Amino acid sequence: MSSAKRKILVTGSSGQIGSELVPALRERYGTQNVVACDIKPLQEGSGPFELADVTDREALEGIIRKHRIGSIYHLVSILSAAGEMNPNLAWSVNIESLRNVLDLALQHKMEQVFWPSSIAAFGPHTPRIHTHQLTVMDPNTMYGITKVTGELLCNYYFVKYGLDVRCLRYPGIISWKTPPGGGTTDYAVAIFHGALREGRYECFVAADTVIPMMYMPDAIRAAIEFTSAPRSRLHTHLGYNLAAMSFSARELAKEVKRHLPGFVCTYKPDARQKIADSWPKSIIDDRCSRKDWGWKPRFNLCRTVEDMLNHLRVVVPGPR
Ligand code: VAH
Repeated sequence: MSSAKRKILVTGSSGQIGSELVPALRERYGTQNVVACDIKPLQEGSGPFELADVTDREALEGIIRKHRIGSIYHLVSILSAAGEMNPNLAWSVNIESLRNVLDLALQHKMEQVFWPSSIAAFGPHTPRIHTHQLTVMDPNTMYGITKVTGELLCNYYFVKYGLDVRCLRYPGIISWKTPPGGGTTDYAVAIFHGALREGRYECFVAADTVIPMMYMPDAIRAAIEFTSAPRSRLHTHLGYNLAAMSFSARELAKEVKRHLPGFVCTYKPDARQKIADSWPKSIIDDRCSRKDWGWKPRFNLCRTVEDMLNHLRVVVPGPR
């Protein structure tokens, strides 16, 4: 992804993916060659950081010039549940910032742009089992609409201008380092904190709700392997389907209980249930990712729960 002389910019660097992608990129390309950027001040870590709102094109261009940026991982996004609380803000943050990145990447002849799409780009009429790469996409959340729109924009900048923009349709991502914010899949992270802190968790989706998921180490490796793949290997610049595992809230709770026998999970669906019910159920068909750039997940539910608890036991206080 990074040419020797120009640097990588990661926007949304303090978010759930960004806070783990920045260290991974710095390990691969060198700390000084990866510039982190977020609207929130940096919590920890060294390396170049810029405090900026990337919906402000001038501010973004100033960072690109100052650091001689040659490629961008654009992670800024308002997620599904938060987006339904403020659809206008979700549109402006998710789409205006992407337009800025694409236009400036073109203007500054950048090597590549990476942008995470999501299974939220699928909607209620999308086949929910083994969802294909090319299929009906009629999301009914503003977040999902920004993801479909974003994919179409990325493909447009490739087809019309030859810009190497690459998108992955991530499932829900589970991680322990940085809490997610405003997502419908946040229960799959919060359940671990509830189990360790209080021995119980009230889940905001029904027990039989099934959503495709991925553990963060797989998500980070996918971004790096995908952006390192030769451009000639890729047959689309719309989003590539990406899969790892798929399980119900009840199955997740049962796996947590295997490690914490006293854990009790209850279920009280809220407005996020409707969003979850509009997304694919089984893992989506990611044959294109496997064929075009060699994708292969490493974490299943059992390994994910074990690793999450091993890490969170150290940081989350509470009865065991
Ligand atoms: C959300 N975590 O819940 C995100 C994700 C598939 C869902 O894109 O909005």
